[in-house]
Amino acid sequence: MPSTPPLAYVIAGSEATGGAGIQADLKTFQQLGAYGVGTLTCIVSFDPQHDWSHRFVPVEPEVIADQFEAATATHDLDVVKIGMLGTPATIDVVARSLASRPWRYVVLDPVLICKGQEPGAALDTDTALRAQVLPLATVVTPNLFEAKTLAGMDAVESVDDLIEAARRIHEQLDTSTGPRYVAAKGGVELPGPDAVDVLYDGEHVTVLRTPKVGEERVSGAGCTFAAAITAELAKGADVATAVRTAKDVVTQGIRARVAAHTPFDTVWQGAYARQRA
Ligand code: PXL
Repeated sequence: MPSTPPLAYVIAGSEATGGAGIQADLKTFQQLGAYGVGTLTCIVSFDPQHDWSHRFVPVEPEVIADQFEAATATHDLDVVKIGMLGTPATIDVVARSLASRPWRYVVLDPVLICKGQEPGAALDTDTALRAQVLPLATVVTPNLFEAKTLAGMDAVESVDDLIEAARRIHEQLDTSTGPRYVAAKGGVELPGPDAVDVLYDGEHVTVLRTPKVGEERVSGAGCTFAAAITAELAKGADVATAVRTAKDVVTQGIRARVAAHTPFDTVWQGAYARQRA
């Protein structure tokens, strides 16, 4: 008998070490019991000879459109996560593809730069993302830097600042067709003993806190967070519940992080189910 598992779709980049990007997304989906479908936007290969800098290759826009057509013709997809897009041309084709059909949820991880990239390189991508993808999103998951950038703030240094950033980003979302949510992540860079996330639904602010696990950034945490929200929404959770579960998945994944030859560790998505089993 064929089965009908919850379907979770992701449009994102490959990060060749397996720590972040679509590799982290699909592992997260699987771990949470959702059937993953993926469309590749770019290929990032860290360069071990040059301080693990990012070698970035975009996928041709036509090939992104082909993948989208194959995925959506095969499955009735209604929950999608958007990860790294990388160029204005990619943003354009993804925005047009997304707008061509209805979605129950569009979870946007507004990846402006990945760890180690120069902030300046992201400016045109930032503008295109803001203009074309942000209005299509139902849930947006900026980290501290992305929250500051998208909110147009000079600094985000406290929980109150993070809440203000979430409000300003929410104002840029299209609330005409239903509620929209900003889940802003403080991470290790927000001062204080806790890893603080702020969920704002246009009315209420919810502050989620867990004690920080060390002071180092762990690769794949942001991808895993948004992917876990996506999987939980695909399974039928509401946004607030999905965000709480996602924080739990990431916290456990960071505690059980994978040591690697890179200067940073990576999230172990397997920790979540292992602990619950
Ligand atoms: O962690 C952000 C991220 C997302 N997607 C891809 C990446 C990175 C960071 O390296 O390479 C493909």
